[in-house]
Amino acid sequence: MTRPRLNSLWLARARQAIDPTSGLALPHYRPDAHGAGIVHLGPGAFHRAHQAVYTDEVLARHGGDWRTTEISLRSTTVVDDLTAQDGLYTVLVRDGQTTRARVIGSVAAAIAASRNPQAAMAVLASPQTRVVTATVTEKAYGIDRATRQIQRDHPAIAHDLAHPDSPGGVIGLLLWAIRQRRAQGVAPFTVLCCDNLPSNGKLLQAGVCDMAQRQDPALASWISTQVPFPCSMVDRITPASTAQTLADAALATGCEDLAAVETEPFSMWVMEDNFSMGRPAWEDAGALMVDDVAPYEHMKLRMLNGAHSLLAYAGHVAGYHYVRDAMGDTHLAQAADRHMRAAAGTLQPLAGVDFDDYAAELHARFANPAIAHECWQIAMDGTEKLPQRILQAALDCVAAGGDIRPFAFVTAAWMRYCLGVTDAGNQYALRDPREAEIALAIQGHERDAQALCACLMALPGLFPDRLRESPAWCTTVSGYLHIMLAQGMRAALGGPNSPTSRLASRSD
Ligand code: CS2
Repeated sequence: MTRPRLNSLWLARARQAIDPTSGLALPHYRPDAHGAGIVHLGPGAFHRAHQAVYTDEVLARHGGDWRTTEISLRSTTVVDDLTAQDGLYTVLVRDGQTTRARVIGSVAAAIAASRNPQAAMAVLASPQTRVVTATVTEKAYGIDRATRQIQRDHPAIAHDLAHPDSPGGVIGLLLWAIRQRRAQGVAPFTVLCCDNLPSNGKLLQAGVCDMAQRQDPALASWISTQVPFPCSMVDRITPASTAQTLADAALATGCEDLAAVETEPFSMWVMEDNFSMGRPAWEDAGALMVDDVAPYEHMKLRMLNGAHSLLAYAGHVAGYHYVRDAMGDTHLAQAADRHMRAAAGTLQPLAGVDFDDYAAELHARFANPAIAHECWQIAMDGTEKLPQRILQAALDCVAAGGDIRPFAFVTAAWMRYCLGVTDAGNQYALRDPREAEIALAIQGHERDAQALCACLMALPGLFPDRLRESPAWCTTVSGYLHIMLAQGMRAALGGPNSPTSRLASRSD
């Protein structure tokens, strides 16, 4: 059966026709009565299930010209889907028992920068644009975490350095727009990075300033004082949409919706309240405005994302498809709990937050039977994710003389995952920006835990020296890796004769 496409005509009719008790929520405002004030870079599933929902809520409560113009840097599909639907799409919230459907109206338009760079640049330069948000994944920025400088060999950075007036990457586009606005006397927008990076706002600001420095040092120092880059922490588990997502969305609205997303009930957004041209009252939609995001960021990156990476690497190698399946394995679930406890041990206390309660909540979220989140999706881009999720926490743990085993275990699981084949012999693609370098490094060492550990630990810039130089760390990681290689992931994970309990327990 061909269904009509979800769009504004449908919405106008649905307002009259839909039974308010049907469970389908529609925007409590007329989307086209509101202009756009936000540009978002990277309209993937996460953004559609998170920031766009908060903004939708604010529009319903307070109105205002705060809809979002989406800019996709690479993909054109999401842009075509959103455009065909006048920006409307459905969010399915699955709690394990029920699925609630809600149509979101906060997206005003969508632009594919790769196809229409002028339109992307024009909307960024427009005085109407007051906030630019971004969820482009860790690897898309092209910033070296250690030096906080741009990576000149990153494809988008290299392109934008060579063509500053026709940029295509995040940093190049932001810099071009900031420069343009300054030259035209338009106030600078606020840049709100929403990726899972450490001190994400500060890091992005450092990257933009570094590129500016190479072109116009005066502009660089102006940016460092005049353009706000608040840090933020974002949280909502949002798997990639599947055919089931689209089928369920179609059932809820009666329309075809190729931009539908599915997510969990939990949602959290914490940000520093530093905006140059105003912002939507996101706090009225549940966001937390704080002076310093760092404690929230550390908690989320180390506990949620750290345990997620453990479940992804160990789970995928052991043969589990989804995180919820991995959580169904007692040993893996225990390993995740143990990891969260260890990660909590590296955190400063956070007023109003009990880390045990947070861990218990995370356990339930990971196990949500209605969320089909692939281990393989989370396992992607390990070299981009390990530092802030695992290695920084491990470093703090070593410094405090704590139990390094949980951090060593997940590091070994990542190393095992780098071999590209599960315990059952199924091959998979690594999907890491450094995968070629990894493949070259591990060649010939696939069966030798110590050598494998040494060559991966030697990847430039990945492991902090303090860890590489710690004999206890190296021995513990390679000890786990040895069991993973010799007996398989399940053996390493535990059981009555768990080899893990026999390994060194203290750091040096
Ligand atoms: C996940 C995150 O894919 C991943 O690496 O760990 O996307 C995670 O689901 C979100 O950060 C949850 O807020």
